[in-house]
Amino acid sequence: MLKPQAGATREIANLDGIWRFALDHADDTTPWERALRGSLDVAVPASYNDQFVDPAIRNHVGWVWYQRFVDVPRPWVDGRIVLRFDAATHEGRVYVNDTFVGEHIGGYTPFEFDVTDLVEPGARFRLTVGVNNELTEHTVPPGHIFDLPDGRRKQQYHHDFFNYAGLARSVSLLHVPDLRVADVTVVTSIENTAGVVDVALETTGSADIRLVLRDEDDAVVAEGSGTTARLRVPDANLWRAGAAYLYVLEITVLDPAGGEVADVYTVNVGIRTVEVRGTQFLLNGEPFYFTGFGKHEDTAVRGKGHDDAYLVHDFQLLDWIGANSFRTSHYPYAEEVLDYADRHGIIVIDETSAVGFNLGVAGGMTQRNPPPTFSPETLGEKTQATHAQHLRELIARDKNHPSVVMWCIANEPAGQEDGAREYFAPLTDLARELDPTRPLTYTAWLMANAQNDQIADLFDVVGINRYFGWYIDLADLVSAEQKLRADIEAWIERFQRPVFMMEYGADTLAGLHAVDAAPWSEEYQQAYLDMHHRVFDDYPEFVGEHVWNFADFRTGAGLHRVGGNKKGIFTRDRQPKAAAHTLRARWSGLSGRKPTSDGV
Ligand code: BDP
Repeated sequence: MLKPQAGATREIANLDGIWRFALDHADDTTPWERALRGSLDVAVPASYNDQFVDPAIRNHVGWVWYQRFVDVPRPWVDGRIVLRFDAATHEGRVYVNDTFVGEHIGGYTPFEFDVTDLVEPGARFRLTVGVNNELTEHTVPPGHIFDLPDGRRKQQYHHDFFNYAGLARSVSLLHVPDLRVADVTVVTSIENTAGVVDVALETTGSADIRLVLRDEDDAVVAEGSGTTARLRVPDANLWRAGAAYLYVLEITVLDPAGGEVADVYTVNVGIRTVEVRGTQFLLNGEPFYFTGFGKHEDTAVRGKGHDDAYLVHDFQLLDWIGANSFRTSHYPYAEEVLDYADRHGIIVIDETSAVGFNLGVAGGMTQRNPPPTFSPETLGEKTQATHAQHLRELIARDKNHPSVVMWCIANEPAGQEDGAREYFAPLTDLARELDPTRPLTYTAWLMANAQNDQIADLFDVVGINRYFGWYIDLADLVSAEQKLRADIEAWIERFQRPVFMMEYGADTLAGLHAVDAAPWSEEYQQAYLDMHHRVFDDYPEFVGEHVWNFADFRTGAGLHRVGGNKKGIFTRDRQPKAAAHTLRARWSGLSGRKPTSDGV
């Protein structure tokens, strides 16, 4: 789905700001038909939970309602008027005045509705949006809702980050021409010193197409025409990690009857290639070593709300610490994040919202015989269909971002359980069909190892999440190191693919120091990382290290969580713990090269 764009033929009316807000009430079954009851207001974009002080709102399970009036600009008489939601977490229902317009399932991808026939230029309409945060056996991520005897409903989910919900990304009203670009796919390759840009377009009707590719100095470097075209850029500037170079593809849609311009849409193009060959990950044909983090969209008060200032600041910190990449754990991030990564040469592993696919670990200590994760009653065909739809929407949204080099299909599924292969094989097939250019990965949890794993060969890169020295062998880094080495060696031996540490980390309370480097102290986090790095550097098949996590983040209540997950290298307000300096010393100046045990 194309990102909204304002320009000669397209306009955007941004609908962010303060909206009316109400929880769903059993005695008001049609809240969209009138002004919402009560006196609550809410900010958009932001998760609603932490904006309020009332725990009944913060922990509400079910629908909430957002409402505002929208003035349709008077000049918008021709063309189409489209309501666009960058996301509604996890399900959205949209009403224009009294009319139901449509719904969308999945909390982290955009959706839009053509409302031309429902609204009037120069007039205002009442826009009401229902947003549901329920996670069930059939949603992705999954969860379970308990109906308690006293009438309350309790949401359980199988991941630790807090189930923030609401309209956490922008809402807008778009004005687009009737005849326009509906979709574009750009694939790049390199031939000697030339860049090759393959363009495939869809338009809303038959049209003549003019394509112009410009460099960063605005000079035209290639031109073409038609809905499929190959543009060649002699002596191309490649898009590289840490040195982004973006060309701009301008697509002009011409009315075939009169030849006048109907639509203009531009796409940033980074010329680069990605390939897994043997045990190497190649970027532009050269081995690339990933340094960075698993992140979260998570800040105080805003929750998962997109915030441009945090975006800029987080990328500043990535640069400061020498990180060249991050994973959008555990869901697709706001599109602004990917645009920024494109511009600043930060590599992205783009993940679906499939997290918590592991009912064994979810059962925790209280559940002796956890149910099988993959079965018709638990995560079955219905979940798989939802997962496939999320994957389609993710790839449709992000396929043109040069920063995105790999799709991560799921985080820590029960890959060792029966049924995992039947569940994942159709999804990896689908991802390869939708995007034959990018490698695939997933992350294996601690109990899925090279001996019992049933799915790793479906993927190109073996992603592992390991907590030796934390959940296993706490405070015993010697035993932890032995287990880590054995684990990595077994993956390499069995799969002969690149191995990537997608998560390793230790909870650390900023300001807690211990001369004996006891767990939770800043010293322990440093020693834990040093041990891991010593190990990583011994294996040439090892292609990346992503520390868990970039910053401390909010979680649901949990015995292992003191005020949230504290594995951040930065605190939640982005101040460095001591380990930030450890990483900075290791990563600075690497520029994608792998450190080795005898020095870089
Ligand atoms: C891993 C999960 C991640 C958690 C982390 C932890 O992938 O989402 O936050 O463990 O326990 O299992 O800190």
